[in-house]
Amino acid sequence: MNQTSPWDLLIRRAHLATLAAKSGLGELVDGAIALREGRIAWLGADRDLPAGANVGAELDAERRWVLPGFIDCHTHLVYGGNRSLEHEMRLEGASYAEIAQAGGGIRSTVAATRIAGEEELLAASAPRLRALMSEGVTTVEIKSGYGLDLETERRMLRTARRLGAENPVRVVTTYLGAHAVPPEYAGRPDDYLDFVCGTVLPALRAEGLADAVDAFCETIGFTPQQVGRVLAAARALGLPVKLHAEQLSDQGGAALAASAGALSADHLEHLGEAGARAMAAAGTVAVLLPGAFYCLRETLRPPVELLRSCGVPMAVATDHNPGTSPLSSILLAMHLACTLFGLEISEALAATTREAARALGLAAEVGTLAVGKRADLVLWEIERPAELCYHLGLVPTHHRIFDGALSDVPRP
Ligand code: DI6
Ligand code: FE
Repeated sequence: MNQTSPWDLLIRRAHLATLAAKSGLGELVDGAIALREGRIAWLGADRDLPAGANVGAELDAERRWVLPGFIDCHTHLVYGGNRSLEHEMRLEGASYAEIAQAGGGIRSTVAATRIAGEEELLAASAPRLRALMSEGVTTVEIKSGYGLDLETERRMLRTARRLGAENPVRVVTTYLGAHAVPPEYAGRPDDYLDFVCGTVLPALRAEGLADAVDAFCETIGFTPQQVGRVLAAARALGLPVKLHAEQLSDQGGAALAASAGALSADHLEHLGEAGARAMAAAGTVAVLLPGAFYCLRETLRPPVELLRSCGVPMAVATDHNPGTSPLSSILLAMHLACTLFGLEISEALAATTREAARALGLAAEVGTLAVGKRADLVLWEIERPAELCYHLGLVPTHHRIFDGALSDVPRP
């Protein structure tokens, strides 16, 4: 056989769910998978292993299931403080919009984040990240948007980069300057966006701190016209874009995102047919966030049947944030996507692997088990892949492999 250098690790007697087929799980029972230099070098049926393969280490999976590492493609993981007080208010009947108008909501986290130093932000965020990693997450997107001034946005993104550098996980950063109007620009949203587009974006771009740009298109956020400016400024700097769209009302955000060539439009409870068609045509991924839907006790579900019939790819993420989704469990996000939104098991598993990779522009690198992809994978102590969308609170992880290397399953 033509094997130039040895495989670093060969995993044998494994059941693979490659997620590489267009539909279904791509199941390969009694398979094997070989890793070399952080990438998948070979996979197939165990009995088809090339004779005389040159192997460094071998791992007997004992018929456990191997899936791609999960990808949490929408989080606001780095912030100061928490908002348990608002949780209490909501339990007493206040709405998200009412809390925001009363000076709570995003702005209260902005105040807490502005006074937190980098080490403090790092220490507060690391347990949240470890909770995700302990459930097999190997890639996580982290947004800024709780600083709104240049220094704090920069500090949030630097913290996100450090989380990625100091832990066996891939971190993708997103600048979310157009998340809320900061107090120093109260009543002057367009002036604030001049600052976002003219000062902050170019600075963060030059410093290499933002991999993408996001905005909040909503009655309590920014208008489509305002968001359009931000997306255009980002595109002009060569940065990919995405959008919080149609969460609480139909603003036409999804169509706007699609027309800007966005990687994803996220939330989408109020998405209409025109938006779905525009997303399908542009290849914009629908990122569904059942944690926020659940915590806000929303009743209008995202139009999953419409997304399916239009052929819009669906991803699922935690939307981890202190206000509307204090959720640090990708397994629970999948469970909720099935029980609340009606996703099928195979859709939910693709939504946190293949389609989540696409939502981050990383489809060529991660998200499926395929030769050439990064060797981010997890061995699970389960009988069937559906178990990953079934348990509530039990985490049946067995081994976690990041970038080709076995890493301990972290404890939060
Ligand atoms: N949508 C969300 O789900 C988060 N941000 C946004 O634009 C919520 C942010 C928060 O309430 O702190
Ligand atoms: Fe969000």
